[in-house]
Amino acid sequence: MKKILVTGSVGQIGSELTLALRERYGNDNVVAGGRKTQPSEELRNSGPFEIVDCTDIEAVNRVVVNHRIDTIYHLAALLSAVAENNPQLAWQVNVNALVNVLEVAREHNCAVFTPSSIGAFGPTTPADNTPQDTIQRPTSMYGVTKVSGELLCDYYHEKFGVDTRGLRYPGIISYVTLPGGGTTDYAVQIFYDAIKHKRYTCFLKQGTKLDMMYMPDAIKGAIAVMEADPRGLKHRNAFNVSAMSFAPEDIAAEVTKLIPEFTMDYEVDALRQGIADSWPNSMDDSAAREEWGWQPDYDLPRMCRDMVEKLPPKLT
Ligand code: VAH
Repeated sequence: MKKILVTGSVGQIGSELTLALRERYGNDNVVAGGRKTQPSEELRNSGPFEIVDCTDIEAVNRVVVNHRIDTIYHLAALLSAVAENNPQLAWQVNVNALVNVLEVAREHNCAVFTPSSIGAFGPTTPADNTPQDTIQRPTSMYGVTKVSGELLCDYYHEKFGVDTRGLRYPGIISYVTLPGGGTTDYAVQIFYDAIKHKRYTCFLKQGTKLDMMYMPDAIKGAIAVMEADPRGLKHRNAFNVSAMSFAPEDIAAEVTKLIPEFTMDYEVDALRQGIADSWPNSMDDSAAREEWGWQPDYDLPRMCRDMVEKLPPKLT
């Protein structure tokens, strides 16, 4: 049976992925790793939790050895807008910590999942139907750390045989954790404001089309790519995966179908607009579909219905 460590387990993906992995592999086989934010009751009470700062290689090594870890889902990272406001810290957390995880994985023969992002592309990347293999010259520090992470994970696989795999995630929408400083987080905040206030002021301008995905599909993809037969993988770090591509007015229209009195206006945040403008409009994820059977379940209408149904109880 797998013994898994999830770093960044109290973050947007980590908090839901940890619970999904515990359901699939057994609670005691999935160690939740967090740096300082306290885990939810559900996360703390459903299995082992360890304080682990991934910028400290000894801390990573201690948890891997003590729990006999053989698979690491390394999710600890700063998101794009936070990273742009503190680029030096972003390199420390998003790259130096990844090197620590890869070094410990090399020494203890662990497989490693590391998320990349559409942020790994830049303004010179073909913006529509962005290929799996193409130009990657990101202009945000977040993107620089994501491309560096992809290259490091490929290097550790080619040079040392570490089983590294990853996904280039689009914006991810979920209702379990609050938005955490991402450029795509408008697509999460819109639901909180629509339900509480019946209105939302969007920080990206009309027409800003970006790839997006609902959390259940993000989790399905992270588990499926790590369970895939390695003989079928031509790529590893990292697969383009997407479920939908929309602009702010598109999601606002779907929310209005569910909350008729909802209205949205715009107050553009130059920093996040600049980041979003450097990212693709839509990715080609055919490599993931061909090499390990990627197939999302949620489109925009189905995601909106689920968010409007599931979020209100959390807001009371
Ligand atoms: C962010 N949600 O906005 C993250 C993600 C593609 C965007 O990487 O920074």
